Amino acid sequence: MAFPAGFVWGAATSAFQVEGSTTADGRGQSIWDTFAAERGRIADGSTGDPAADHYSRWESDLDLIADLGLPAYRFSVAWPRIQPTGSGAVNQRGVDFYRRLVDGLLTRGIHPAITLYHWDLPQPLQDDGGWAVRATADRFADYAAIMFDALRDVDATWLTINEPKTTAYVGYRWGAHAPGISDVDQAAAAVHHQLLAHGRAVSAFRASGAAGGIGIALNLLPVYPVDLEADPAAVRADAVENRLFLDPILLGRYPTDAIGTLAGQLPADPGAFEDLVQDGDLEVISAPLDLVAVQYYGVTGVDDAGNQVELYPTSLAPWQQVHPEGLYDLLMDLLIDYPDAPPLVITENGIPDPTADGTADDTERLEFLRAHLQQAARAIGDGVRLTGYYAWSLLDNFEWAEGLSQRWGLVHVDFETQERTPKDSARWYSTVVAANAVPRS
Ligand code: GBH
Repeated sequence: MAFPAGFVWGAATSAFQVEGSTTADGRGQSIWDTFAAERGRIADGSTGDPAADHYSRWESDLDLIADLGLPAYRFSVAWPRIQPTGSGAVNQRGVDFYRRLVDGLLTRGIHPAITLYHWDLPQPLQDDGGWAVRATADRFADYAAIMFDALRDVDATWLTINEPKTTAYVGYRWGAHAPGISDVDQAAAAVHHQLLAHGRAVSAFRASGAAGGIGIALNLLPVYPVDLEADPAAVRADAVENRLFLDPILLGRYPTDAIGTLAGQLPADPGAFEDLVQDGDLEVISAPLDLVAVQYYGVTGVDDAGNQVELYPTSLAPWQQVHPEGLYDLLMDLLIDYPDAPPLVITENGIPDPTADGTADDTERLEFLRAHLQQAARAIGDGVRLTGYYAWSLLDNFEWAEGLSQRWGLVHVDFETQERTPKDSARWYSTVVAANAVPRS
């Protein structure tokens, strides 16, 4: 199944998950440093240091990407390296690291996709309220402007915020991610303030005149009702999981049914968002984008009481119900519900190794990727404007609350020696990329 000419193929990482060197060159502390240092937060007690030691090994990692023949690489910038306290003066050594990284990519002919925020908020901003307070959106826009200016000559794909849903629900409602808060009102505030931050950063991007394009990375979750009675609950779950983020960005309005209910991610009061939104916010949030980045891992079933139901077998990650056709359904739904949306790029898709130790035989990942790419090709054939795909992840890395106990890499990392070994999936993916086509079977 052939992909269109110019389709962008890559693999992705994020700063906190791979870099390590958390105190090097003036980097400030992030909320994930704080969180990982607390007993019981991370499954195996690991922290963000050394992770995959990418801060030291960036050059050989770029060689690895080139050896695999990947035309694009998605990484994130650690805000605390750029502004150690989250505001004010620039830490030039931090900027220099990403300048070297980007130049290293360009030298190798690799397209950079740069995420500005992949969850590592500077701790001092959290001390002032984090995403629960509006001022953090202003801080983010300032930081974004610094990066646009530093890399203004680079034809990059910029992504403002990675998965605002995960930060709001897992970070502020369930407390399983940093900052470890369980407060339904703060979760709602974190949704709005991240979307506002996104919109402000887009404005800063346009004002900067930087080359390239900009979008946001949303993790979307197709919701299937388990039976007819479950239809209304599934519609509400879709509001909480998907439309709460897509509608303000692409339609300039919040859905009215993304409320409490269900698993209780959000306040039960339908007016919760009205109190947060100020005049002009939705115009800022819905500023035109060059792309929408979709991160797809699987689906969920919902019963009539709004409970999540397992419809498909999960991977080693209990939240991941694997269903490749769900990607097709999702892309087609986006085409129908948001006909004026900009082109889509899949910026994450992947699966952990079935066991924690990790071997070179990752047939399951290879088959996962193949099945999902087949569905992506099918959606393109049916009219979806999908212009790129990034596998998650290039490297085994620090998998948030799971620490080093879930391996998501196409490339194995020995966390004792830091040796990199491409898995079967990496070799297979290289052939797909070279052919610009995925085998039918
Ligand atoms: C992505 O999130 C992240 O962007 C990436 O950094 C990460 O490494 C990758 O996926 C693999 O997980 O603890 O039961 O509340 C994917 C969406 C949302 C999935 C939060 C895990 C936590 C489930 N993630 N969710 S739970």
